[in-house]
Order: sequence, then C-alpha cells, then structure tokens
Amino acid sequence: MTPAEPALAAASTAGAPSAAEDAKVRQTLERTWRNPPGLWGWITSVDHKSIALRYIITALAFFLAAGIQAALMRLQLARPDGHVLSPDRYNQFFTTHGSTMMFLFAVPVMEAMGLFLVPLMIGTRNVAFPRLNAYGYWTYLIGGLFIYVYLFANNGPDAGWFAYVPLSGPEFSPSKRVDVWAQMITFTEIAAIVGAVELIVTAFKQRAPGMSLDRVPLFVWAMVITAFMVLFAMPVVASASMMLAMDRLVHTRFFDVTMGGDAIFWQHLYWFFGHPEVYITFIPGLGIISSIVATFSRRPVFGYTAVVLSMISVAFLSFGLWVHHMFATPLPQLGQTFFTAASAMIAIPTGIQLFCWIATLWSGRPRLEVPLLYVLGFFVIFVLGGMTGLVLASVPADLQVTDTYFVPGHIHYVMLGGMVFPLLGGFHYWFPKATGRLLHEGWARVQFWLLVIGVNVTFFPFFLLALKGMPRRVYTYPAESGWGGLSLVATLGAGLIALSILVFLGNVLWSLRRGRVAAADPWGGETLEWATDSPAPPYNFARLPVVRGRSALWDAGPVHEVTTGLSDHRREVLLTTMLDAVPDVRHTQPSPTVAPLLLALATGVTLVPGIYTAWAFVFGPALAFLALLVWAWPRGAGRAPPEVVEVPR
Ligand code: HEM
Ligand SMILES: [Cu+2]
Repeated sequence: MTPAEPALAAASTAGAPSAAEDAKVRQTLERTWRNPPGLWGWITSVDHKSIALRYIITALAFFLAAGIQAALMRLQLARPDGHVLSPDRYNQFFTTHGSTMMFLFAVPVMEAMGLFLVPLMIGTRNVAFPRLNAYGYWTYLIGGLFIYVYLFANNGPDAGWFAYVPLSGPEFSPSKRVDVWAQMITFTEIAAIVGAVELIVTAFKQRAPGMSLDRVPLFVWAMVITAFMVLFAMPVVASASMMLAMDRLVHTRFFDVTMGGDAIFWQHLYWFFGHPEVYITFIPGLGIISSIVATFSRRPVFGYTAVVLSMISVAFLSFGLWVHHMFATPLPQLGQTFFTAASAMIAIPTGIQLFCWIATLWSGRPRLEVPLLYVLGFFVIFVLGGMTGLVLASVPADLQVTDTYFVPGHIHYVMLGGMVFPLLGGFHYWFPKATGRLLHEGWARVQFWLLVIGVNVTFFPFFLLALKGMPRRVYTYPAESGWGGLSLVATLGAGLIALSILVFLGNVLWSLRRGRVAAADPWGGETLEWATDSPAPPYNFARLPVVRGRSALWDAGPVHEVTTGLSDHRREVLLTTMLDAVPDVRHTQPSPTVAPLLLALATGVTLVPGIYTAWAFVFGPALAFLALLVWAWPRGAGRAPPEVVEVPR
C-alpha cells in the first residue's frame, strides 16, 4: 500500500438515493466490477463470487467422482468373493475416495462457502486479495485433475488416505502412485492456505462500518476460526508430504528407520494435521447451522458469546488430540490418558453449541423448511457419530476396534452428519443468493429423507460388521465369514444415497431454469447477504451498508443507512479498523488478469514433473518468476495505480 494521502472523500452515512440516481450508480458499478465477457472473462475473473461458485462446482464434481468409487466398492463388497473390482483397483479406490473426500471435497467446498458468503455478510465488494484468490482455485483444480489422470491410467495412489510409512515409502511402494498422492496434498494445501488468508484478512479489515467484532455474524466467526486452523494445520501436512516425496525421490531418510529416520514421526505429523482437518470441515458447518437456526426460528442464536467461545475452544482442543489416532502404537500410559481426556473434553464445547441452538429453536417460532430439516438431520447423525467417537477415544475399546469396520462407520457418521448435512442445508438456504431462484421444495424433501435413511442403512451395518470382526480396507471376504448379509444391506443403503444425490442434481438443474424466482430476502434473514439482490450483483452492494446491531437486518432502524464516498469508477473497497470497523482507508483492487492462472500453471509445472526429477524445482520456479512478472507488471499508462486514500474518522 502507498502511504495514506489526505482525504479526498469521506465515508459518511446518508439516506437512500432516488430511484433514477440508484439505477445510474448501479450501471456504473456494473461496468466497473463485472467480469470481461466470454472465455477470456472466465479465465481472468477475480470476483469472489465467480471463483467461489467455481470452487463449489468443482468440489461437487470431485464428490461425485469419489461417490462413484464408493458405489463400486460397495458393489464389490455386496456379496462374498465379488468380482467387480480387482484387489489392486480396490486399493486405489479406497485411497482415492478417502483422499478426494477430505482434500478435494470437504475442505475446499467449505472454504468456498466462506469465500462466497463472507464478503456479502460483512458488506464489502470483494475478498482482500482477489488475484491470490484466483490463484488458489487454479492450483486446487490442477492438483485434483492430476490425481484423477493418474487414477484413470491405473496409477492412482493405493496406500490409504493417511499413507503410513513404511508402506508408502520407496521400498514398499516403488511406483509413482504415492508420489502422486503426496503432490496432490501439496497442491491442495497451497490452495487451502490461500483461501484461509483471504478469509482472515477480508473478515478483519473489510467489514462494513459499524460491524464491530462483537457484531460479526456467527458464520463469519466460524470461517475465521476455520481459517486460523488451516494456517496451523496445513503447513504441517504439506511439509510432511514433501518430506515423504523427498524420501522417495532424492533418498532423504526422514521416515526410514534403518537410517535413523522415524516411521512414527510420519503418524505424528499426519495426525497433527489430520485431526484438526476434521474440525476444519465441521466448524464451517456449525456456522451454517447458526445461520439457518436463527433465520428459521426468527430470533438471533441464543448465547452469541458462548457459541463463539465454544467454536474457538473446539479449534484449540482439536490441536491437542491427534494421538488418539495412534493408540495402537507404543505410547506411554500417561500420554494415552492425556489424549483420552482431551478427546472426551471436546464434547463440552460441542454440547454447549447444541444447547444454544436448541434453546434458540425452543424460544423461537421455528418454521420447518428444508434448510432446518438438514439441521435436525445433523443433530441426529452427528451425535450418533460423536458417540462412536467416544468409543474410539478410550484406549482399551480403541484397541479392540481399530482397523475394523468400526472406523469407517465412525468416519462416515461424523463426516456425513457434521459436514455433508450442514452443507446441503446451506445449499438450499443460499441457492437463491447465488442463482436468483429457489430449489424445488418437494424434491428437496424427498432428497432429505432418502439421504437420512440411506446413511443409516449404509453405515449402521458397519458397526455390526465390526463386531463380527470385519477388518477395514479388505477387497473381499469369504462366505463363511458371515458378513454377507450386513454387507448387502450396506450396499443397498449406498443405492439410496446415490438416488438422493441424483434427486439433488436433478433439482438443481431444474431449479436453475424453472425454480421460483427469489426476492432479495426470500427467508427473512438476519445477515447482510440478504440486503442485496438475488443473485448478488458483481459489486455486491450499490452502497455499502452500515451496521447498527448484531443482527444487521433485524436491528436496522427505520432509516436505511448506507456508506457513500467510494468511487463507482474504480474497483474500490473500504478498509475499516479491526475491532470497531470504523472507516479507515479506501483501497483500489486489481482488475481481471490472467496472471493467477499462469502462476498456477507454473506451480503445476513444478509439482507434476517434480515426481520424476528434482530439476522440476529449478525450471518450475523460473516459470513462476515469469508469471509473477506478468502479475506485477504496471498496467497501461492511462490506468490509475492502486490508490489508498485515508478517510477521516
Ligand atoms: C456418499 C456415500 C459414501 C459411501 C457409500 C462411502 C463408502 C466408503 C467405502 C466403501 C470405504 C472403504 C472402506 C474400507 O474398505 O475400509 C470408504 C472409506 C472412506 N471414506 Fe467414504 N463413503 C461415502 C462418503 C464419504 C464422505 C462424505 C467422506 C468424507 C467427507 C468419506 C470419507 C472416507 C474416508 C476418509 C475413508 C477411508 C479411506 C481409507 O481407508 O484410506 N466418505 N468410504
Ligand atoms: Cu481425531
């Protein structure tokens, strides 16, 4: 930023402009903020909504790909001695399915919800670093396509989603499969960190005047907390994956026990990330639930401070639990006890939030619309999953069920209940803000019930199979094992889940064209995203709103207050102070550019050949340097340089 100059214009509040004036302002803003037309516009966009929607669609595509693998695995396991998949394919599929769901679906889709909604909820026009945001998306896309190209070439990773050494090391996995996995981790972690930086800076520096920290919507809090977790967790796994790749490519010995390396060290690094990872996908879900609960019980969530503090304590605690994934390794007794206690403790802040939501619903006038249905589904399925987590957190029980079907049973209850249900609730809730139309309610209800039934019919038998001794990650089983009946039930359940997802996709496609047209605020919402049109225009708000209370829309007075003084002709955003959101400076944002795509391609040209030759780390960065030149090149003589103007307090 350049040093602040004396004020040119003040951000002040005024009454609503006349209709004619308003239309003219909107026209100018539209020209300033819209994406350029056509394919070029698509490639160069730096708009947070376009990029977030792209993220969401891409993540859903990966969800479908992983779902198809899941369906094939379930078909293979439907009967004893199945012949749908070879053992090798099965290994590739459970690894790619698990890795896709966690790295290419759950984390990116939740961050994308934040990238779409946070600027709208805090009343600003874009995220803080728009080009970096685009770079994050392209990097994620390349990393995801990379692993799928290899999977199609029958070279998908096959060492499980946590790639334990020594199995994943050079000795026992000599082909390129694990390198593909390790590099995919690096790609997606770069993207996740980029997204986190966007969310934190945007939420702390670009809130609308008046939105002091104690008025920040709970969803935004959830995304900020998640982003901080990403900043602490992702560098650890990205370093671990690079160490693994180096062990494999250039014969470092980080994890090689025979040469003084340490195999358990891999597990520590992986789970120091891996446990918080689960919460990185739940906490945004908690934010979504808070938004839905408030709107559909028509009152603010009970215990705002308690909810924020419990999300923060969940985040903190989740970094102190990772060893509960390693109870089957040699650990001192005291350590085991500590991690058991810490694991059980996380139930406390989670419980507090559940009670706050129940109190809100209890004291409000709940309307049982589809988004709220998903919240109720979350209550039931997530709580069941959480209780099976208590079993895994206690050492003697864990030693009995570790590496049995109990663990996939637990994973799927918590992930589907804690992440997929809130996400689907959020999709139904915010679909009008993204598209201008509502999803069809009847089909949405059909989808919901298919999913609730399907999830239980699929995954409850997993616990029973575990009690009958079925180990996880087996591609088949003999008829004498007695697992055939329950396995068949699980496969039929997976069919119901698939049907539910098909209904959802059909509903989306139908509603995009034929759905009921949505007004700006179809649900009577509490937060600022409902103050602007549906779908949100490229500039988000014609005049930035002013916030007078914790519930921005419900607490607004009879006079519609807005902020004036931002240029309509430049991509200006208003920066406000961190605690009180007092207008501080006006900052001009960059216009659309192809540089982020170029930099992401350079990243690809580093990391993909990097699994074959270390020279990639020489020529790749050279290309990245060229891309950065494009990025930083001063653009056109007539163009105003980014400008920062201080606003008088
Ligand atoms: C949509 C329905 C789903 C079905 C039918 C399904 C099915 C399966 C199956 C059959 C396995 C392999 C079990 C084994 O052989 O040990 C598996 C593993 C796994 N799934 Fe899913 N799954 C689904 C959704 C999800 C979701 C939404 C997530 C996370 C967001 C997820 C995460 C995982 C993970 C992490 C593993 C472990 C992979 C490993 O052992 O390395 N799954 N799933
Ligand atoms: Cu854990």
